[in-house]
Amino acid sequence: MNLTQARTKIISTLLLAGSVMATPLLASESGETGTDTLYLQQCAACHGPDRLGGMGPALLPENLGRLKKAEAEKVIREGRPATQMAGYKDILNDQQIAALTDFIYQPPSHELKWGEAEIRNSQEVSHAAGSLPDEPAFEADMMNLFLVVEIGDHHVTLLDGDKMEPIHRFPSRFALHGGPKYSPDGRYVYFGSRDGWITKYDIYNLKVVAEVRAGINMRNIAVSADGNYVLAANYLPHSMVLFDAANLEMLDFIPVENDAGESSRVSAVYTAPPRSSFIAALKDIPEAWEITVENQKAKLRRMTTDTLLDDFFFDPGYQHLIGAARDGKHGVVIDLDTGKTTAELPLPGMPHLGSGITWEYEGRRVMATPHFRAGAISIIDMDTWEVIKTLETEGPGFFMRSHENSRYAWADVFFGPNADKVHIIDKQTLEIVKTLQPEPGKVAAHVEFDRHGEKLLLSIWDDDGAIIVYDADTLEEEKRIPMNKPSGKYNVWNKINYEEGTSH
Ligand code: DHE
Repeated sequence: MNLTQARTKIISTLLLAGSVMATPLLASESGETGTDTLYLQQCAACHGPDRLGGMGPALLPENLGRLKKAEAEKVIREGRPATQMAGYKDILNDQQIAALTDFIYQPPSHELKWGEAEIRNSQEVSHAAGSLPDEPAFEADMMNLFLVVEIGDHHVTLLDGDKMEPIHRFPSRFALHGGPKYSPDGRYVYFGSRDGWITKYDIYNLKVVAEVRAGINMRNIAVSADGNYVLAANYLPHSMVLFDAANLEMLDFIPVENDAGESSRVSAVYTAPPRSSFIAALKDIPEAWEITVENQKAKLRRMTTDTLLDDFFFDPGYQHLIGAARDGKHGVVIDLDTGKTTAELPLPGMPHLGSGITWEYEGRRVMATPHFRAGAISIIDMDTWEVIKTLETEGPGFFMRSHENSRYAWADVFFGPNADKVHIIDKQTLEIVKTLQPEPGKVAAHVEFDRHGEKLLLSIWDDDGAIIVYDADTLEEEKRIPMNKPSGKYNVWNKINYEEGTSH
């Protein structure tokens, strides 16, 4: 069925079912005369009659938060290259395009539901567990593979980390965000999209094996250390959802609320391997949760925090949670056994702790984090929780990376006029020893090392972008592989071994 046929089908179905008149969401949302009908006629086939998404992404304020209105209007007018989104300038006039843009940025008039039934109905298993060959369909060091998420045209490239050559490229869900999570043996990977989709992909067979939609607006996912469970954390609705990792069957739906019944978004959830648990921080309620799975159900242990938490990080033993306060003015250290705050960190520039890394420096462990709102990298002693050094950078940064075998840590300057630069820090002198500008005028961001710490990949974050391969020792560029806005890159070995220089 082509796009026009799909549109015609959904409109006739809705009209026949009387949905246009009967759906309170659409009837009461009309605002401008006829915009709701216009939406149904032109957009619903791909984006869903209730804007929850379908073949196209969800068109709700939460999901559009990162797209400027003018940009959305341009997409409606001209379409989005390399996607199914066609331009409407020959079908709709300027006024109609403006009205549709306003419409999709309005919250729906009633609460949208994405509960147990919707989640179960969304599950699609294309290859049941055990039905595909257990041998890889290609030759490579399976532990030195990289996945590169290309957010320009929503694809993922699988890369051979020895040869630094692409093996396969496949379409992803719209707007993947956060690190994909590997199964402990590295065979499977789970991707999470901002629209709530979880995709399980079999790397050996280069095939999507199962998908499910966990929420309307999802924050991230975590895979349990034993590989048996996937836990999804949502912004919308206020929920967490537990899945069987084998086929993404829903096992438990956890409303995220406190004892008083107040609900909250989830800032993030991560697996904590030595604790055999997941740790989550809540964004609107001062609580962090430790979640274990018993009889395939989630069991919660609540920790009351002194402040609302944003993203967070752990010490290597998973004894402490190091969290960014939502006010962006400090960080906190919480002892995960007692649930008590043991230290306050003077981190005033909204640290991006999810991107923190650790290493040994003069016989002690230190961690470093970039800041979203300050051109600074803070280096913190993890015994005393004192900031031992603040490095001045050429602007606020997003990601930091290193590897146990490398002398250097890499930090991007994601925001501001110097976004095309990358700093290289000597982990033993705690100084910036080199600043690269690989492609003047184009954002350079996010690094990932190969399993040996000998080579690394850096993204040129542009539709006409690339990943650049560097020698981790000489810091010399070796090659460029063209890609469409490559964002994160994830090395199998580093991830499944929780390498100290990379995100977990
Ligand atoms: Fe991310 C990871 C939160 C905006 C690209 N980002 C994460 C994680 C969190 C987070 C909690 C860790 C999840 C995980 O890996 O399981 N990100 C946020 C925000 O709160 C913020 C600032 C605003 C938002 O709207 O979400 C934000 N993030 C962005 C972007 O604008 C980026 C640059 C582009 C994009 O894709 O949207 C972006 N975030 C990333 C990437 C990772 C990530 C590439 C994984 C990094 C890694 O190496 O693991």
